[in-house]
Amino acid sequence: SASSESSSFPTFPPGFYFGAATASYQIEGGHDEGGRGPSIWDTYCREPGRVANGATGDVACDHYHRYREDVALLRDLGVDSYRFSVAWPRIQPTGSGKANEEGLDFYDRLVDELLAAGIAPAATLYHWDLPQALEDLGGWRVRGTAERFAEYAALVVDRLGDRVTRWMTLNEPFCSAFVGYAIGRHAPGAREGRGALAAAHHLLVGHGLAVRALRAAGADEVGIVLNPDLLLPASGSEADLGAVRRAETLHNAVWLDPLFAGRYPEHEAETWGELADGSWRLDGDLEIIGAPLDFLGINYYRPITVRDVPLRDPDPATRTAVDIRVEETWRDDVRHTTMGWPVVPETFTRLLTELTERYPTVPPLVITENGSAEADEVAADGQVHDADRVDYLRDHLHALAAAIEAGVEVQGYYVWSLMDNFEWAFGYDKRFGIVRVDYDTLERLPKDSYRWYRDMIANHKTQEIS
Ligand code: GBH
Repeated sequence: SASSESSSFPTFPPGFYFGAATASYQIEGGHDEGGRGPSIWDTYCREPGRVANGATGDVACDHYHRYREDVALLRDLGVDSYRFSVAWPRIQPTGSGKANEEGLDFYDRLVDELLAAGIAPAATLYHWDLPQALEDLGGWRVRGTAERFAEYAALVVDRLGDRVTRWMTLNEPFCSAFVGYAIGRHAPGAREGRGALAAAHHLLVGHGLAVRALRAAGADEVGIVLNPDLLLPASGSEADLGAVRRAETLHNAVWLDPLFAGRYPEHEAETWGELADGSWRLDGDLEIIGAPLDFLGINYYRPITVRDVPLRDPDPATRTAVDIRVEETWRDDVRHTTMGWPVVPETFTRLLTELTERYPTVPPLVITENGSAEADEVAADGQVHDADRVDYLRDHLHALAAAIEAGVEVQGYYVWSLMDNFEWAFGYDKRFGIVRVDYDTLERLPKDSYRWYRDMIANHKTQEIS
């Protein structure tokens, strides 16, 4: 019945907002239209063996042409806000110089369409699609990219700043630095030590310089999106607790310490040894990086289990920055999504409470991504009955409500993702959407989870006014 259904909905404080999130390369397509230049993902996807089934984002969900239909889906969902990302190579095809007006025009139209539907646009400036021309000059390994990023931010806020009220500089710099330059599972596919550590630093400097540019243009709310990880020791042994400390440095402290504690990561010598000589740092960088923020975006999906292992590569000349005597595994005593990720909602509560305890100066949080990849077959009745995703979302929203109850300040929640899309190295094999995309016809089909989320939002709005 309706009442037993609504009693299963978590409750949130008045003013709490709900949204859905996407990213440019994962949904837009139109890769050679509107003057767009190539990004590192266009290059990476074309290298054999990098992406499952040789998939690319050339067409993706064709959102570049279908954005009106997608905004209508958001409107019917009843969300307060939509988080999208701006593709840097649409704005600056070679990563520097004056703006490509056609590129800005696309986001201009999208923003107007959102506002007409009563939805607040929330723009991420960098969700991993670096102009290839900048990678050719060294990418995030070099400081010049951080400076170019701030110039690009200024161009975007100049055009959209009168209508976009919420800005995010970087999405998950962990992935840009360590998955891109050390693990090699994301573009540009490098496997380095110092290069990856320098990239981490230059991403932070780029963030800080972009914050300055956004503030100078009068941007309302400015933040960054991190994916802090909840790290569980495989055992209570001293060795495994040491592994947790090193993984904590790699995943979390490398970002959170300079952003919110005015220092470089505490345990970097233990974690990286001689790789961590900090030669890429300049005086004054910590002030740039530590510019005050209005919110911290958090992407949360699952906890990681870590255990102590020997170094894979004893030679510091070739060792990568993720070779820190840690093996990462998944808990196996719970359900796993099709990503193989364990479903553990209570660690979401723990992550948020521990984070705000450890960093008392952290600004209010916004959950900028949370969701699950499921099998999502179309049933005989033509619908997608994604009960596992509904369970995932309900349980994680309850875990979020529990964190708020415990005193953590959280302003909003965006589900990942509005629709199935290009899941990076996994191509189109993994479906995270609350709307199904048929990749032959590009038709959109709302799943059961879309209707559940819509009803949950509607329930929240009724509570707010009663
Ligand atoms: C987010 O990353 C992204 O922001 C979003 O674009 C993505 O679609 C979504 O999650 C779902 O994955 O293969 O060992 O190198 C989530 C966290 C951490 C997931 C790094 C991919 C790669 C590990 N990401 N991980 S590895």
